[in-house]
Amino acid sequence: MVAPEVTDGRIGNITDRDSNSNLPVIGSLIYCENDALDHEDIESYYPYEFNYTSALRVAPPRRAGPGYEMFPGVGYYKFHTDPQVWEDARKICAKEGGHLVIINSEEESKVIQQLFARHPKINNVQYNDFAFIGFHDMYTEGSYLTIYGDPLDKTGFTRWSHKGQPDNAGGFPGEDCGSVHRNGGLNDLTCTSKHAFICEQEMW
Ligand SMILES: [Ca+2]
Ligand SMILES: [Ca+2]
Repeated sequence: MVAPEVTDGRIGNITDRDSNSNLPVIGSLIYCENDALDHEDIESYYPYEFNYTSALRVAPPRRAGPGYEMFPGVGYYKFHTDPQVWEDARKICAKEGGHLVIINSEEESKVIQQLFARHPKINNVQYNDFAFIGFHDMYTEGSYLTIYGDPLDKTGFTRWSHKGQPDNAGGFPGEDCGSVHRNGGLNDLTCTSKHAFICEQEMW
């Protein structure tokens, strides 16, 4: 079987082997954050025979997308000041090969604070002090999930921006989309409000 095309040029490490065939499963393909690739399509390629030794030899060096800045040991980030509703923000990050930020540590929260500090005034937004990031409670009120469906309390970072948050403010439909405050803490906001947003590309 022919190996699938690696559209973003990345070849991952061998992270697992199929339990039946013992063939390698390539991690970066499974987790490829490209909206054009359906997850079922990706999984259907496995297991397959793949000469990973030669693939690793020809893989290009890891690069961040345009406008992404590397914070050593943390990741690549892009702060978007052109306000979007949450869903459009999510799509824009995906098109760039990234995703809305998922904060996993205080260290990563500090990177967010640094990015915010460069933009003291953001135009045409509901709140100048918040940016959309990659979590929500659209499915079940009060049950916060990352954009990958993992519980927020498994991310390693659940510090909320202020006492009383999350508050699902504003009556129906409430606030079901995740954001981060300038102070690096989390908050829930209305999904259809327009805000700055922050994309992340994984570092590995
Ligand atoms: Ca909510
Ligand atoms: Ca809130």
